[in-house]
Amino acid sequence: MSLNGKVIITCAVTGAIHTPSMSPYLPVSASEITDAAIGAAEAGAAVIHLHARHEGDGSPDQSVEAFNPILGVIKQASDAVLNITTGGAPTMSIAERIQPAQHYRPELASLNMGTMNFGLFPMLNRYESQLKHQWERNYLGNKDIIFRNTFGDVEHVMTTLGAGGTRFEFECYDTSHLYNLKHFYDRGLVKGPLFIQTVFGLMGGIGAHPDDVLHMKRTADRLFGQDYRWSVLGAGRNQLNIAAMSAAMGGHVRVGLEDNLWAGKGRLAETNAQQVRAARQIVEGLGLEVATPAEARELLALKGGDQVNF
Ligand code: KMH
Ligand code: ZN
Repeated sequence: MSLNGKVIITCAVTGAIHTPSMSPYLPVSASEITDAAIGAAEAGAAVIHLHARHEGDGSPDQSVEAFNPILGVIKQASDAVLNITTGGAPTMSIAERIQPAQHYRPELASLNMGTMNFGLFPMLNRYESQLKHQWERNYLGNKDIIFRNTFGDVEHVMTTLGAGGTRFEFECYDTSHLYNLKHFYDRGLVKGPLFIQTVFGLMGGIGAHPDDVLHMKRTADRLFGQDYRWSVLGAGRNQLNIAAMSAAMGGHVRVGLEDNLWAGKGRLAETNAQQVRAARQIVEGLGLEVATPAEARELLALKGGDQVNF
């Protein structure tokens, strides 16, 4: 089977950047998150990137228990690869962030490749008058967030989760993160094909200009040659144009309400599946095909959905 021209669509259905008052369509409860994930998979997402939230107020919840009602239900309904975040929320400790992936031993877990500023505060101006929960105000207003991912933290995640056969979605928000990854690759702590999620347009990381996208791709090409799968995530309104760039250049794409609440100018996305369908249209319009979960497993050299602890 040739996997040339197969594009993996990842859908990140809820995340920890957006808060519930920003959109009535942001999945928050376990059942909303599972429905969103199953819908995204039916629309063509081969990989579902998962966070959990507290049922009551929708704040990020990185407990093992919070993922319990989500993982099994999605797995029953879909063959999609389930990817558990180790980013959690940028305000959490690494010990807290690693818990669910350590417990459930998924095929994929996210791994953020460097410590950075994380600026959510520009969103406070836009949404301040409509925020329903005090936690949203505190979270969005915080100008002192350091998203900690030291070399020690990254090595800890790699060795702890790697021992259970989990592979990684390496989230790289700037060129230095690619160099950090190269360090671990050269030491043999991680093996190819690396799944590199280059992230564009988050405050604290690289911008979302086409030059930024090309620069990250060129740098990754130089560091990893053929031994990686390139995927992109454009934040907010940059989501689809950057997805189109990637697909046109042989890469993979990530969509979802985690990174973008919108379906167009002034139009909220009503489901995650809607964004997956938009990405799919781009892929197919370019004469490419959307990868099935089985094809994604082969492209990313994953251990298989029967090797997880859920
Ligand atoms: N929303 C992404 C830019 C993680 O889950 O590890 C950050 C993210 C982090 O996906
Ligand atoms: Zn995430």
